[in-house]
Amino acid sequence: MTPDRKVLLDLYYYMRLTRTLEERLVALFRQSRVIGGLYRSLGQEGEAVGAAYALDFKNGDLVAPLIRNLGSMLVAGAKPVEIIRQYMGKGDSPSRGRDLNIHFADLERGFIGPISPLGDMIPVMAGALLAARMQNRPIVAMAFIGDGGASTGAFAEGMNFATVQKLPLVVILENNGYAYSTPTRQQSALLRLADKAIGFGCHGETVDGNDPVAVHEAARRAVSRGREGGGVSLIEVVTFRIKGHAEHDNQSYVPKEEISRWAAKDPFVSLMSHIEANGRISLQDLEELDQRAKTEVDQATDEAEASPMPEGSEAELGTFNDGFWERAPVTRQ
Ligand SMILES: Cc1ncc(C[n+]2csc(CCOP(=O)(O)OP(=O)(O)O)c2C)c(N)n1
Repeated sequence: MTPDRKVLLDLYYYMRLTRTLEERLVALFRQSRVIGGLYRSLGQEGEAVGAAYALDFKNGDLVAPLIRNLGSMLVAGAKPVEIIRQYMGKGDSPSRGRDLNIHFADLERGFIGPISPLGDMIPVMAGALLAARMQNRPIVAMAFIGDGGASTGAFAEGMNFATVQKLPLVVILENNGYAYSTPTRQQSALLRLADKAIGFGCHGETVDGNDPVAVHEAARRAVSRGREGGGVSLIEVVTFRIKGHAEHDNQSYVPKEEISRWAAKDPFVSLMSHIEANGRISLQDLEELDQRAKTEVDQATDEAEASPMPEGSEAELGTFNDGFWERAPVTRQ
């Protein structure tokens, strides 16, 4: 089934915005204006955008992105200027220069910032859903996990707990070929990582991660399943990390031929075939979206460059819960 015009245009726009924004960040990184590492989603923009687009952020749904899921945060409403300020460590960035890249959260808009320990966002999202259930808030949550992250104990504990509790959790398992430099065959004995779902007793399926429409439709079904009481869904998206783990990783462990084979399967190629099948979108419509994304990223870059660096005197603000030190400590007698 071909999705309707608005869905296709939105998927195209958010994928273009992700790619344009990350290309700009690469330019800033090469000029040493990005602080710390730069983590790209080249080739994976379609799965992050397609999956997150299935959530209803206006009604409180939540997403827990990983470092490679900038697209899901843009769908949730994060602004390019926030992302650039954050990557540049500016004083008015969302974390006010205390953390970098996309490590920030906004519960109002529906994203919970990624943290470095792999796998931990699965129990965190299970906890968020349990809390929502206890507060009678009928929301669905989505968490992204890599093939490497899915080998951790935290992943297994979180999946088991969420499944037993029948929590409406959608897990997008990105099988992108490598966990840093470890190939998937050394990461798991399973041919299909979706088969991990059998061990937990939840729904599992595998989709082409470079087809944004296929990912969106699988995610939409999983979101409905969760809302209707069907519990956890594990969706394996088969894709590829076209770039290294981060900009400083030259990917010497990946055969060149493997990269070019996957580069030809770019998610825009697949999206264009759906757009052509729909027949109600012109090249001019797409060019307007390209231009809109470029203008937004240009303006965001100017604003972020004009932003101040953090003041040293503010380094400790917001580090501890306000008032923490005012209460007398409880000590043993
Ligand atoms: C618990 C834990 N172990 C190890 C690391 C170090 N580490 C950071 S990223 C990474 C590889 C992640 O692989 P994957 O989840 O497949 O994501 P990819 O970068 O391939 O997209 C590792 C081992 C970590 N952050 N947390």
